Amino acid sequence: MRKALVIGNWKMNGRQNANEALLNALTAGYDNKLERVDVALCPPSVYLAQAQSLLQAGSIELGAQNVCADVEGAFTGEVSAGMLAEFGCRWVVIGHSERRSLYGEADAQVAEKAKRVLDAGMTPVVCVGETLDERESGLALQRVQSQLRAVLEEVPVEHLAELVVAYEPVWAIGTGLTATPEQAQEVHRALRDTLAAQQVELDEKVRILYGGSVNAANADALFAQPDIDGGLIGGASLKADDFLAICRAAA
Ligand code: G2H
Repeated sequence: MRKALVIGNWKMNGRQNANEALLNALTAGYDNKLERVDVALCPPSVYLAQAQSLLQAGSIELGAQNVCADVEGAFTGEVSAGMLAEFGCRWVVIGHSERRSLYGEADAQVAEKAKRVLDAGMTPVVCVGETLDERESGLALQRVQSQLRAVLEEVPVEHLAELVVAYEPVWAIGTGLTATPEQAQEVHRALRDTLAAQQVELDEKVRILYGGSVNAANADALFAQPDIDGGLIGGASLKADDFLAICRAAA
């Protein structure tokens, strides 16, 4: 049985005062029912220390939105996996479509990042997703399966079961459009087939999250699908009530 997982991706949002209010509201609203779900937040890296200190007494975990593919050295502006681990991160989102489309991240780089994250003792959350063009051309499954395979082929076999996958259709990100539960389920099933082809029973072990305009109103139906194990939540993770409602829907 895979434990549900909900991760809030704040993207490039936040200020210290607003973060404090949001983190305090989330901590106050966290209840026993949520122990059935792993809940994590990924603030911008400059706010990790603030979030670490405000979340330290509670059960909400910390993650990061990105990581450098190199270990250390002359990489101006980058943040290493070792640094993220030092600030209490357990999860690291890699290969988000905004990183792929705006910053030119390719599959090979995403695979390198996955290895750095695992080496530092954290869990990579590998994002995959097709564009609207790819979906309309009937290439959605092929696209996400090849993005996933690029990581699976590089990660040491003993670490494969630790991976988390996030399916985020590019056309549904921040647009208000959401894949229907059936559309999402079809892709999640195909991703499990790719996992199973890589290693026996890997499909049963790896959690696959759905992301893309998830909100308090549509979370129940998405999480009711058999192959959806939780969500990667952007906009709705900036409002405590909405994010907690989504976490409860996963419980
Ligand atoms: C997809 C998602 C979180 P949103 O990017 O990663 O964002 O929920 O705002 O579509």
